[in-house]
Amino acid sequence: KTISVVGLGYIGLPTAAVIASRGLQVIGLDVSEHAVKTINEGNVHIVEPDLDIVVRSVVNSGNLKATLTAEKADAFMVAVPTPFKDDYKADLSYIESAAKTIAPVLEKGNLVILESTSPVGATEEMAKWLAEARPDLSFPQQNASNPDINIAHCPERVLPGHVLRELVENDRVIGGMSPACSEKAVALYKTFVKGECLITNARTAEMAKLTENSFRDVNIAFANELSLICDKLDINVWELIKLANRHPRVNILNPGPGVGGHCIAVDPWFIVSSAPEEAKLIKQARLVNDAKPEYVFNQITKEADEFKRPVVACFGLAFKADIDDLRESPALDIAVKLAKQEGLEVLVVEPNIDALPNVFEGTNAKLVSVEQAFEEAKVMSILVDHSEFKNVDSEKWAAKVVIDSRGIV
Ligand code: SAJ
Repeated sequence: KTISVVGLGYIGLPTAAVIASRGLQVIGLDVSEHAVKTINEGNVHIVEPDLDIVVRSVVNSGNLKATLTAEKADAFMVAVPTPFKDDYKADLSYIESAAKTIAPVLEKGNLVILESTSPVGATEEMAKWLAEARPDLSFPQQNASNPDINIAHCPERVLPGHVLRELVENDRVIGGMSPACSEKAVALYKTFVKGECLITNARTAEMAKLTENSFRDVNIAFANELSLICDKLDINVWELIKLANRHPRVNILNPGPGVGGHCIAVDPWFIVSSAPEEAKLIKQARLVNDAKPEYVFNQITKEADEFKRPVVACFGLAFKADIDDLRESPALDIAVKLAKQEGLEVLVVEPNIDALPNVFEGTNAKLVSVEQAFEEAKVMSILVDHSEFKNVDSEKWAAKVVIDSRGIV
């Protein structure tokens, strides 16, 4: 069997590599020449623990190859981005262009799976694009019991940093456009998933994924709101949460500088834009979390104002610990805003990148090591709980002014 994985990013590449490691033939399709070239050389263009080892081995064994043009396969797994647009509605243009790219090579009996996190109705939309491009084939919306092409939504649910383990161990929600589609999709996932494959319809699968991330967002918002309340009432929020969590039915998450990444800060909006009247709490949680970076920024500038020529070190740019992913990162937003502030000198410590991203252009911000930051900076703002920062001696922090948005000190 040949599997084509469309989109070789943070989800597509690990998925392609894991399936290839099970002995299946995998063709990875991407629009980025750089990604395709890097992968075919046996290397990776993203940071994820152990991914380089698996990719190298399956490229060497010939089970994985990357291409820029669509090729025939038995199954297609679409793992492309679904960001939101200015009006908080989902931008399905990557799915649309993936559908148009694979449509010409589709053959009777193929299975097409949408893995990208999507608003309710997106799988039906993708099926419509495929059907428009291939009037010679039948699709589940026209022939549910025995279509030429089977379609399902199987949302990815892996946690960055633990992708290779979670891809195999997590249970999967499999939402076929018909029971027959679900069955075919389960057969594919069974080749590499040890978790259970739970069958539902496509719309419920879409909503399940959005629900999981909204659940987490609402719970982080609760922690972030507590952190503001505690600052006002002069209470240590970390101690408070530790104590409250000793109750057998309480499990509060961690406050932070805001919620980043391309999932939790995005997906709840897909629910809000589908049901704006009803999704009140989900929307409020988004607003609470989105307001947190500004709050932390103000805490830092307030401390910096105490110095004549303040040098501020920002510890971390990534959206969370021990990854290199800067997308939708509150830490990045805070650091850039500080760098653009008059009269501040900003040092950035981010062990997972080699150079500051373009957004710092025109500022004097410098990428430095942990040691340099401790030599030169007076105000230390901890924005990400990277392991490197947790390993710093507590006496070293104690000698500085520290704004610890992650509670590591
Ligand atoms: N965060 C906090 N406090 C916490 C937990 C997280 O501030 O207690 C912040 C993180 O620092 C980060 C953001 O929230 O900025 C999101 O991080 P995360 O680790 O909660 O989640 P992601 O975005 O890396 O991955 C999530 C996961 N979803 C759930 O846990 C419900 C993952 O399983 C999904 O596959 C992924 O979204 C996705 O792709 O949708």
